[in-house]
Amino acid sequence: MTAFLAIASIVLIVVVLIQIGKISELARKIRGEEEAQYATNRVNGSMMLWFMVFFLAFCVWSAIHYKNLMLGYGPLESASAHGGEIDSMFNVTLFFTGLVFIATQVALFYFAWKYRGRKGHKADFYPHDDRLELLWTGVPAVVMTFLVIRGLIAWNEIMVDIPADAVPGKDYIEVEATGSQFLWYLRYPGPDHKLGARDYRKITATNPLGQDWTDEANLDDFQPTDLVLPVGKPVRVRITSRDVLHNFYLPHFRVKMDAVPGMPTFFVFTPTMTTEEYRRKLGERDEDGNPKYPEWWEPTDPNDPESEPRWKTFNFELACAELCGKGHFSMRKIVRVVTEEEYEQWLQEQQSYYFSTIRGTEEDPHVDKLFPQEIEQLKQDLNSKLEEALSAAPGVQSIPLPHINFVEGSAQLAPISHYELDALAEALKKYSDVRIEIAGHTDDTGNAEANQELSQARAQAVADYLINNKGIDATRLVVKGYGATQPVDTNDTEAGRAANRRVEIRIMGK
Ligand SMILES: [Cu+2]
Repeated sequence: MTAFLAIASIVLIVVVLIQIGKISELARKIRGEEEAQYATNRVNGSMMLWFMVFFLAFCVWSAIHYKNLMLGYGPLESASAHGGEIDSMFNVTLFFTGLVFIATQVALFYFAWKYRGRKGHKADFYPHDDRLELLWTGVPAVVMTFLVIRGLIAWNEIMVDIPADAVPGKDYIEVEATGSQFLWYLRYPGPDHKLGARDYRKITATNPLGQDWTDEANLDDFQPTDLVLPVGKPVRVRITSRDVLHNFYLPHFRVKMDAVPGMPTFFVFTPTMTTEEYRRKLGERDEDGNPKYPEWWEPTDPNDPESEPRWKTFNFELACAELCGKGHFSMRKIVRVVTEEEYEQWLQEQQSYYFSTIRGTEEDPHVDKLFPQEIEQLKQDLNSKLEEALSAAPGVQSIPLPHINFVEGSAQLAPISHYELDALAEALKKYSDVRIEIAGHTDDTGNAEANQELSQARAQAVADYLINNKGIDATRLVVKGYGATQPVDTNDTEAGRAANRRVEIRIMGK
């Protein structure tokens, strides 16, 4: 309703203005065309001058008013080693373009006033002047040359890559940023300091970067939500894109580089201030104890005067600086610069993408093997369950052996089984007086007799391995097949049936 009223009033105002125009036109006809035209020129000419004064004053006022919110002028100084040079180049460029800006604006409006049509004045014919041509070609050429040469020198200094003999993780860290409609995927190399191989043909819903899981270097790579960097250490960002052009932009570090599909780019920079230090700078007070930058003391949430001042909640950010589509704005990420110790701590907390998301799924090419940390985990689980069972009151104590698998429909042990069998043998050697029953189970597909036989044969295969390969005394082992008589899960789903096809051990006593 308000919008409608506003539009209606604007339309009415326009109609009134048009009517006034028509009336003054008629009046002019009555008074005499020429006189009226000169009067209009005078009014327009002086309005040009007034506009010039207000417009230039507004430019100066806004520059001063918003200084503390603009990069490089208030407290938003560069937080990277190379950023000062870029800021200084910006200032020099701004100085020259500012001079030209003011001169052309003044000339434009002043001339519009000075050369307005007046009675008895005629326009000069002034076709050409060599000296003038020379001046306005020569001066900009010299200034431009100076700006470009300085820019080239700065580019060559800033864009050098990490030296070939630098040690990743120690001398620098490497991070990868992949632009995508509409988010950044960040990837860190993990403890091996190597980013694994990628292939766009391997991209799936669960493998957004197309990481090649057969490349060992990929297995410890992790994909955090925030960009976390240690202060004072060079960072090499490998920048790429999955779809369209994006641009990796860290405004507070004066880092900006295109992300181009199929053409990796990079940027090396060194953060010089932690987020915490930068926040304290924004929240500085002057000698009298008043906030130095009042803008940064305003509440973070404008609707809640009680919320924290903005300097306390400030964060560096990563943005996309290439208009890449309708969700472009959402490509914002938080950048945290922390101390070396905090960074190490954070690294410890990160989970490898492979182990948290890919391991054990259809896309996992390593289903036939266990990794050292998994073997360690398996041993710990088995030992703690055994200890628990041994210290518990007498009775049937079952310990599942989830990593023992068989070739489908047969009693042949799958290659992956040996990890758990070896761990079991080790435990049996440790608790040398314990006797166990090896119990085989199946799901309910097939007939009961065949299932019983299969479960018996599978339990026997486990016993044979322990006796023949590991030297466990046969008298300590009892082998039993239960077929489908003791399901632990439903037989209606594949996951349930898989759980029912199991081998477990039961403590028989000491
Ligand atoms: Cu983008």
